[in-house]
Amino acid sequence: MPDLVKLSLHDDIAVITIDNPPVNALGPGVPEGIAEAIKAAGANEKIRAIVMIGAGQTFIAGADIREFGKIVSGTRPRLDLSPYLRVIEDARKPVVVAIHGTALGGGLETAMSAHYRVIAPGAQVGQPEVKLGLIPGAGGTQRLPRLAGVLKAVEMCAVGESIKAEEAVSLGIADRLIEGDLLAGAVAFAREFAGHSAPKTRERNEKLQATNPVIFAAARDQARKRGRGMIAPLAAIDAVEAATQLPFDEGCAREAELFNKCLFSTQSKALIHAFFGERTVAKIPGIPKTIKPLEIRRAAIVGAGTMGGGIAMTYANAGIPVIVKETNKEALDRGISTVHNNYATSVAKGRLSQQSMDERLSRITPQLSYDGFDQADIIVEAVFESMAVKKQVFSELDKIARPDCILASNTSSLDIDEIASATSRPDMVIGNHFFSPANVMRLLEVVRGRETSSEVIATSMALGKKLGKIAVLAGNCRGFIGNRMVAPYLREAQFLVEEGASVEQVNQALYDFGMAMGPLAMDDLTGLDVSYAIRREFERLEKPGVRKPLVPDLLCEQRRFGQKTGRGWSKYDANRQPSPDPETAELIERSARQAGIARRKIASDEIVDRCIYALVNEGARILEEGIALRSIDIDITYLYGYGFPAWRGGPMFYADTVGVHRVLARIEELEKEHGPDLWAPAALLQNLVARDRSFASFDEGKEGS
Ligand code: T1G
Repeated sequence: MPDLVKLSLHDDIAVITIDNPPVNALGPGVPEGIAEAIKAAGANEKIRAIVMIGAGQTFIAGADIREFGKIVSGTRPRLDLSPYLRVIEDARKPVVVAIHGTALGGGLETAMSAHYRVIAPGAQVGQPEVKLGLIPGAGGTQRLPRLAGVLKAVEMCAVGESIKAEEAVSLGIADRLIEGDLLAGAVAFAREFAGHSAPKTRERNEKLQATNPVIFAAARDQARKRGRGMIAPLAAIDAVEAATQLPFDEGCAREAELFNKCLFSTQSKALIHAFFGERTVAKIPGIPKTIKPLEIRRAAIVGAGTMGGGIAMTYANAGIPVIVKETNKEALDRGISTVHNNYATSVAKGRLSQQSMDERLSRITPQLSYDGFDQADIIVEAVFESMAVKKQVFSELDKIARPDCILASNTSSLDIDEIASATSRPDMVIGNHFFSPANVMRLLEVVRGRETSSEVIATSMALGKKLGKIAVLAGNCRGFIGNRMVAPYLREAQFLVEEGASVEQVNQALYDFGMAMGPLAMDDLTGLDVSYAIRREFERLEKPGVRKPLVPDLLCEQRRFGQKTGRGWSKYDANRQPSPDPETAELIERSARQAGIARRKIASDEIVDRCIYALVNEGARILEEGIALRSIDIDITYLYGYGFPAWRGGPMFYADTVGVHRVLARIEELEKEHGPDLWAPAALLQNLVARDRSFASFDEGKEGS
């Protein structure tokens, strides 16, 4: 067992160093090591005070999240850090914690159990447990309000965002900002307070006095809006409230009760799945670690439309100069003014300084020619979703761009290999599918073609991280991972309104399930004309005689494209607020009648089953074909690109929580009702059920999982 906690002496000051790479998590052996070191320093008469610091990049980034699964499965005893924190708090000599990098979750709780905290500029502290479906479980909801006040403690525990060092000092969480050598500064600080009686955070009750209960009611309202469906934020508020109503130890007991309720919840499993998923998707089996990503210093974009403009902002925001080319001045001006307005809105909302806006705009060069494209390290094509147009553009770029320049297409569905065939360098061609609005949505679907080189794939994945995106690698097929699955999801939603459900009922059912918005509302947002164009591109591949939704094409023929034209499945006012559209309802009813479709009352359960299981079934096929590397890649795609609720873990994780055998049974029922062309179960799903396995166990068999 490596020495996870080291004790060294700096004359009369003991220094305890936590060394558990990569983030000094409080894994097995760390709390025990800290307690032992405190006791050893306490027993050494020469020692007058103690400093605790983290080795490497950060102080303690929390409890070891990998342990939670073992606790829930019963292979590890329940987590109880409070005895170790008591050893720190009750130490006979002052304990000073020195924070650099991060002090998160159990890391901040450890720091707050010490008598003093000093912090380096740029460090961050926080209680992010709610993002894992948990609450602080080691006294954080009891000690934080005693240091930072109740209002701030509620916000930090219920929202989970970290705060910067300067704010931590102004709030009283930290006692001093240490510029320069943190350890030297901490040792000097400890020497200053050596021999003084050390304040115990648990006894500092002054900031709990006269707490206005309205704080908690307001926080609960906000939590219900922001964390719709989540239990942890409400539990965190309950725990902080307990700090204002109960003595410290009883408050900690209440916290532990709420913590364990969250820990053993499916929501926490789902959010921990998502936490590790975000990191797993970056690991691409078969790409040797020796492959170094190419450097991307300059970029260029073809197309200044909604996507082109958003992609330009993404590059500029990441500090990469970018050229944006359009075919005519009117389109270019329209595109750049949208970019300008987006930045101005952020400045107006105080999310961006005017100076940053100016800097970012200065990195964007709008133009009507390919000048400078021969200097770019990557060129992203973001033109109209037509194969002919894209091939034309790629053949032009092939003649202009440097041989080592990556040619990326922002296509959301079209064949990357066919696009690459318009060039002499298919190994340098890749899909970089951004999601609208590209400067906001965090997902980047990286699509490998048959000949895309490992270097180009590695570069795109690394570039995704640099652009602040979650990059997921997908194979080349119609719609890749995300849009291929969304097609049957939308199909079912459109069938359900033909069969009798209202547009509002379908949207509400999936919204209540936790989706950011209903499927038809999403269709109206992305634009019915976009999916119309894609349907036309793939019409030739459609199997004749298979039932197809009747209404979307009719709406398009009446130029009802959704939000962008104020009418689609729903009507939209000037603020894009939806309302039922009686004309659409009438059109649906008439089309169904003409097609002889019986209309009936439909329960919300059926709506959810058909839409979500359509996702799962197609997801299983995508895994069979290797279009997605692991089921976690599908889940992360849906969490960050399609508004699937993180507390349900993603479509494949959700299927595992329901039980793949139950999912298969329901799909077989739907197959009987609607036929195999629409609902034949995926072979992988049948295979997992036959072998009593799950999508999670499917991933375990995969490298990099
Ligand atoms: N436990 C286990 N592994 C962790 C970990 C943790 N707390 N934090 C990070 N890792 C792994 C991560 O999976 C990755 O592994 C590697 O470290 C580098 O992470 C009792 C109940 C600290 C800001 O929620 O937010 O304390 O992929 O890629 O971008 O009340 O990691 O290399 O194999 O993210 O520099 C609360 C979680 C826990 C913080 C660094 N703490 N971590 O970001 O690196 S619950 C958190 C982070 C708790 C107590 C409760 C970030 C980071 P691999 P990385 P990074």
